[in-house]
Amino acid sequence: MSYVEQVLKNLKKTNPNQPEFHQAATEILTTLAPVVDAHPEYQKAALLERFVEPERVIMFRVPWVDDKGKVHVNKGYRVQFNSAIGPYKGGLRFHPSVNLSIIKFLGLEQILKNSLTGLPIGGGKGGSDFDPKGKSDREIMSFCQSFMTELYRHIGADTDVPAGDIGVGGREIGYLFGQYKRICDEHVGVLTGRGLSYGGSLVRTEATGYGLVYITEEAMKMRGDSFKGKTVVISGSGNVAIYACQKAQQLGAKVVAMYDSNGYIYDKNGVNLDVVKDIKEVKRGRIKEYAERVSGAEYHEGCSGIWNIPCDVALPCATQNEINKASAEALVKNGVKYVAEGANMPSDLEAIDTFRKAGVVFLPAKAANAGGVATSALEMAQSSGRLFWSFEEVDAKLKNIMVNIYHNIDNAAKKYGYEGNYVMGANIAGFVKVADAMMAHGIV
Ligand code: NDP
Ligand code: 2IT
Repeated sequence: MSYVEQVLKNLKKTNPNQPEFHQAATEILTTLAPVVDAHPEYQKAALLERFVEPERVIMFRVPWVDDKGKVHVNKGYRVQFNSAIGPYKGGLRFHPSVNLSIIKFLGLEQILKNSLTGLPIGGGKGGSDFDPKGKSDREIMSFCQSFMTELYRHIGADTDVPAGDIGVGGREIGYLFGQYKRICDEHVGVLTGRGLSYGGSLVRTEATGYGLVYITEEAMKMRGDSFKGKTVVISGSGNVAIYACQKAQQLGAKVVAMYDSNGYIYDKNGVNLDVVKDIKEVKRGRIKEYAERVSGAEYHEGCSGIWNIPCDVALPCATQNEINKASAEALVKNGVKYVAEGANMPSDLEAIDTFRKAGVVFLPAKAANAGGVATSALEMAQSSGRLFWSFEEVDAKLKNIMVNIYHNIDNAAKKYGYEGNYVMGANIAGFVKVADAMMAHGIV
């Protein structure tokens, strides 16, 4: 059995019932064989065993009181996975599906993603099984304050810097920051995605979606192609989906479909993003309302049907495993040319294989959605320097980072003999820097 196989086998044995973590680890480790084979010193130093074991896992109780006076208890998590190249960095997810397996898969991915940005940030992730849907602002505040009342002791501007993810946006970051500041009496860059009036960075809101489109645009450019005139399907209608849609439209694409967890809209005339933003960002409503407001648009219950819509570009921007083999086959049959992952691990292992065999240009999450965390690191830099950069300045840096990531993963894939395989390229390019730092630090 190879070193990689041994580590994977042991990981599955010692972390039972964590299917998402197994999935992410399998995808990553199986692509690292060429690097690991070239560095026998890694096995001697048990580098992979240490790489897949979080430095620290924090789990805690989050009690809060709803508007009727009822007491609820949720689970809180922060997985501080790897600090070899910088302080732990990664989002917080509030969604009823959250469990340790999901937070660990996200944390593991985050290590390599953050490495790919080229900026000094380690990997971490956290969250809660709290469901923000249908809660009042006061209930959200109460939950966030309780969550931070435990989390504050584990984080810090040079230790661990959380941000948003599913269910955690500007409103939640505001409440979390307010409570941190109140407890610690420190106005520091301990969270990113902050509001512009209290230390946030321009472009952070747009960054993940914009970055996704920038890296896809670069992949297109290298093939003499562009977004102009392309038909695009985007899943989700949250932060990442909305700003991916905005940038794709700015570059001349037609976005014809989006969804939320109840169902999808199909608008053959091209999605009117102002309506989507009003429903999702202002009213916190359901995407179904779009079809009631825009004539010619259709609404369909259920999500997976979205992948049957013919498109040139698919941008999954909702959640893990939203594209399975059948959905991938439908996309391929209808002629999809580019799939770029805005969400984390939206394509399952069979779907990735389907895209690869069909020759689809596939940009995996840890490269394609790195623009969000990269801009978080730019927010950290501005906080440390007590600076405030213009929109144009941050946007230009973001674009530059995404273009660099594309060429970095493209070159890594070529170097190891897997040209065009960006899953290999992203995992290898991200891993090499982390492995280097871990080796330099000795057995820690
Ligand atoms: P939001 O909470 O803003 O939006 C999430 C969207 O995905 C909503 O439309 C939501 O629908 C939908 N969704 C969530 N869970 C499911 C599900 N189980 N089935 C179907 N639809 C679902 O989150 P973000 O846009 O921030 O995050 C989206 C993805 O992008 C996640 O995978 C996240 O990890 C990833 N990501 C986010 C970054 C960021 O900066 N925010 C950075 C990098 C990656 P509904 O409203 O019905 O729940
Ligand atoms: O998955 C991700 O990269 C994020 N949710 C963003 C993390 C961050 O720290 O900005």
